[in-house]
Amino acid sequence: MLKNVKNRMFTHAIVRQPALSMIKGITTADLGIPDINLAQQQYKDYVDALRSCGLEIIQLESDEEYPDSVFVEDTAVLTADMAIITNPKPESRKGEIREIESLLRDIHPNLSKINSPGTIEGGDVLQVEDRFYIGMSERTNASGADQFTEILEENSYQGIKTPMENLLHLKTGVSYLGENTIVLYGSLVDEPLFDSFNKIVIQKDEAYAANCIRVNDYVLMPKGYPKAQSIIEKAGFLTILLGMSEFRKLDGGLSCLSLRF
Ligand code: CIR
Repeated sequence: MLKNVKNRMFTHAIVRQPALSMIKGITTADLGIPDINLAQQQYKDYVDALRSCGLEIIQLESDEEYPDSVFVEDTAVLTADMAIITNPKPESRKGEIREIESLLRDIHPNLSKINSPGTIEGGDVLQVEDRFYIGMSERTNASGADQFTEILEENSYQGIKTPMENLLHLKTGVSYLGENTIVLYGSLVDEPLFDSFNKIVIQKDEAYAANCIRVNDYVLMPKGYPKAQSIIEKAGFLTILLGMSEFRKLDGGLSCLSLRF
């Protein structure tokens, strides 16, 4: 039997301070080098927003060895009763899991790991109640998705491999807001797996806004995407807008900056 995890409330978030080395992070965006002072301010505003949604923050120190380590979401998938340590694909990111694992071993007795040759990143995992959509991106391979699904099933959850194209991660183009409402962009708009949801469709000129997060009573979304904001608010959600320009320069979306549980 699958679990009943409707109306999930979050109580905690894990975040990691941006490293000064983030100027050397992986990117395909042609938006320039992040301004570290502005990135630190945007990170602080993000953490304050999570606090204002009622979350207790667990903050890891920055790690200069890992330029992309601020994108903590990619290193694990968490629920109230399960933690799965991922295996990021880029060599420069693999070591990020070390500190997350030792933190989670302290707070989560039920911990599993994805092993090579399997790779999977948290940005490719979208939880909708008791189901987990797994984006088959360039970062997540079949072995990673299969191992992940096996662990989910042992914990009475379901894994669903989800085809996708032209996006870094699944959640670059889809976000679940609760109340059966889903935000979609690009090829995911017509993906039959999402046909039973109420769809909020994001236009190409505001594609970055497809990555947003529902945190308790609010939807946190990037600042500067007025059409997306208006449609999400018209659907009945309260929004908090956050400057994300410096993380966007590294292909990072709003969800990537925290692990909520
Ligand atoms: C990377 O390419 O791995 C980082 N520069 C960005 C990761 C963004 N993470 C995410 O969307 N979950």
